[in-house]
Amino acid sequence: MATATSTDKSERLEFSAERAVQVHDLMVKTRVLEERLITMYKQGDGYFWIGGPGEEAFNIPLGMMVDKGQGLAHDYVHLHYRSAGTLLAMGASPVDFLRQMKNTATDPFSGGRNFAGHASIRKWNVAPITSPIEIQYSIAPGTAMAQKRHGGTGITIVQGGDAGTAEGDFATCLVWSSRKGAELPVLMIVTNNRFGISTPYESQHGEKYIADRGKAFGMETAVIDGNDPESSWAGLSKAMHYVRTERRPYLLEVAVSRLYGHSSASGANYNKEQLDCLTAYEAKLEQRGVLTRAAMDAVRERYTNELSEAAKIVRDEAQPDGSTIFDHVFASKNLVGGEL
Ligand SMILES: Cc1ncc(C[n+]2csc(CCOP(=O)(O)OP(=O)(O)O)c2C)c(N)n1
Ligand SMILES: [Mg+2]
Repeated sequence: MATATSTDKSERLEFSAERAVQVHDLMVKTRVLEERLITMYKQGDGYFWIGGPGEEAFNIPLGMMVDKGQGLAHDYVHLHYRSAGTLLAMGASPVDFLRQMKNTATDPFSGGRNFAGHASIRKWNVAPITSPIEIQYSIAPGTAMAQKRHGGTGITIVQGGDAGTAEGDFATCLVWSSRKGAELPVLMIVTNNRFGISTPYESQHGEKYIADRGKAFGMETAVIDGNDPESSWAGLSKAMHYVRTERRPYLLEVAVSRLYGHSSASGANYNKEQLDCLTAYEAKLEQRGVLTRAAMDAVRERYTNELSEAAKIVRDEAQPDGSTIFDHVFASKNLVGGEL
């Protein structure tokens, strides 16, 4: 059972009706996408599923708040395999996630060569998502260092799970982001679902909160409830404002749920014991009179139909030709402007 950590009351906020509808729409869109990907996997239209159902209430506010663009003036985004919600909120198309699941040549993230959920979007500074966990935390100080030299307000955002924080890469990020006089504009995010595959948090962590580890490095830290989009928004606003203006690191721990288990390797079945952020937010919106049950059902039906049609299109798209097997494996003239 995911335990949500409550934030300070003063940090609570209530969205305008317009923002609430927008956030809800993206939460439903993301959930329907993940459910479609699971269905594709179970139908044999993909060989593995991993994703982020249960993290929508945090990942969507994150995607909406990123300063999106290419180059050092904008944010760099180093995500992990549960981040579809962030990318949809940034404007990515759900069809492209279906393409990667089906490993078609049309997959814009990897040309049909990588796992589901492993996006890479150069025009928005979204670094390639990796299967080895946590290495994004070793890479993040590099983009942050370049941003600090460049000046401006662009920040580096890096996100991973709780179990991965045992890896040396997490320590690398703590150390390199916080060196005295050379602090870096890095927002370190740990989405804590209290599991590393099947290993419970309690059996692996001596520390009560992962965020507390940042304190030893002089970092600002917070623990927030990622099962509520308004708490997420408040916590992210504070953290992002600090990193953008102070040009120093911040460690944000976010309590989230894991609604379909770890991945297809653990069955990818809905877990009723976890708090479902979408159900909880819908109850809130209905009670506040922002959306009716019928209106919310209509949103879900629209996306379900859209994604079902999209899956039919993707089913007929070609897989990559064998001759492309080494494309993008080594740096080429396309990347460095000259033959190596
Ligand atoms: C370096 C490395 N070690 C082990 C694995 C196998 N592995 C994949 S996901 C995972 C658990 C990650 O748990 P956590 O960091 O809490 O993220 P979550 O999946 O819960 O979001 C492990 C051990 C891996 N992919 N890479
Ligand atoms: Mg975890």
